[in-house]
Amino acid sequence: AIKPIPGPPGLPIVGNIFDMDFVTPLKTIEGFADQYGEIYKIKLGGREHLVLSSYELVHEACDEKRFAKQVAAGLEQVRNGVGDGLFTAYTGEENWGLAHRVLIPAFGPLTIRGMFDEMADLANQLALKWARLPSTTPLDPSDDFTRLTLDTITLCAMGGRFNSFYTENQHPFVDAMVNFLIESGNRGRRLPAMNRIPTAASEAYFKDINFMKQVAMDLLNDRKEHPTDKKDLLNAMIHGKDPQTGKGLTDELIVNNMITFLIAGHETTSGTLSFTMYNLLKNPETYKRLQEEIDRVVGRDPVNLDHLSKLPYTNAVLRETLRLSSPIPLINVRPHPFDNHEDPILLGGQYKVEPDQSMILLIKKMHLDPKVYGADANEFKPERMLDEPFNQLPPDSWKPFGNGMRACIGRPFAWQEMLLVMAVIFQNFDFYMADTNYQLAIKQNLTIKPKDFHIKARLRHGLT
Ligand code: MNH
Repeated sequence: AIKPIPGPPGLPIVGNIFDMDFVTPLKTIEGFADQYGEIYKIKLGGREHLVLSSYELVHEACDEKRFAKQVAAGLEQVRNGVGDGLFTAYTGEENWGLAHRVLIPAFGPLTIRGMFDEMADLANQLALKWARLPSTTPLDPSDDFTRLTLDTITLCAMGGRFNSFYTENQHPFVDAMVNFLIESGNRGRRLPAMNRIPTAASEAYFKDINFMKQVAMDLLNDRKEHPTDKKDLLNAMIHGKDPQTGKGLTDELIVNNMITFLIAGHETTSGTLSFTMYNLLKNPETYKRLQEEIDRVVGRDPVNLDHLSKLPYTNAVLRETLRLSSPIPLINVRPHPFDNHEDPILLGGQYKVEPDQSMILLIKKMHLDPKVYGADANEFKPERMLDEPFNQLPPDSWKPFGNGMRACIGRPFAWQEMLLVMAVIFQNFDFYMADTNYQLAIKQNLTIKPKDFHIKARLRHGLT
């Protein structure tokens, strides 16, 4: 029997827009999941979305034969800036396959290992900055991790230096990008007609887009004028040919993907590092165990690639952080657009889904499903993420990097960078909460990170 899907009653036409927390829409989305359960419907941006948050339903929706990525709402708006770049390409869009095939080797473990020295250069700049601050100064780890990850992706992927540690304010690219993402989110929740009205916000929005394109074009032109044989993403895009079609990437597609990497390649990693810091400081036993591991494996030596493969507990801490605080808390799918579907399309055998139904997979909430993670699912317990329990988890129960062929292409890059940074900073510093009463609050753009979170860093010995 078909069961009705519950959901908050909305207003005609505008739907549930006035239910939303404007600053942190995720709060509302999660709150309704608490209230209405594993599946509910909500109307935003002129269309209805189903929000799924139990392991069983999310697992079902991860079946790529039946469902596929949907570029909707905020992400659809992000296309105003990065078009058919990998992250925002539509299912089946030709340029996705082209760029994906050309870039897969460039994101492979071998190429990423070749980026280690540049990654270490920037991790050491971060350590140097913290070493020079008085240890009583509260510092905002999200700010400095953002400097770090933005500089790292720019240097490793395209040979550019934003030099964010040498300037008081962040590079103007960061402002343009943050505002672009916030406004993309706002536009995604509005009715399409409202977005066509010229406003100060939309003028600034398109100005930000042009600025980001200019930054990417400058890097591209610089590389073309000064070719190198560096094995990085930019060279892969300039010289790479698709093994399937023999085609190369146009400049426009390269720029779309450059901005995509600058955006996708730093906010998530920086958010994960900030949440990791928070989780460790809230759970002193885990903090101690992590630092002991790093001391035992790395000691006072400069961190090298070999060390990174010997840090199982640090791995588990990062995995557990990504479970509790996925910086991309939800992803969007729909019934596969190129398939003949069973009729009606049913979820869990009982919920009817339309052939063009927008479905939000609330990954962050699914990560708390007690059927998978038990009664202590809300607690930070890295032990459950050591290789053995981790490899035994049911399929699709840990999804911070998204699903199937549209999953994160930058995962090996992010993982190497995060392990390295953890090793460098815990080798050199002891950390403290600046405000021991701090209560976790979330700041949301395209991704989430801790809000108003401050720490103190005390050098343990001379900088290594
Ligand atoms: Mn990443 C896709 C999470 C680091 C580049 N990334 C995704 C998706 C998630 C995700 C989730 C799927 C989104 C969706 O279905 O709509 N990414 C992360 C996390 C980290 C991360 C949690 C760090 C931690 N990502 C990175 C880094 C890069 C990167 C670093 C680049 C160097 N990610 C991408 C790209 C895609 C993506 C590109 C789109 C892939 C595709 O659709 O082909």
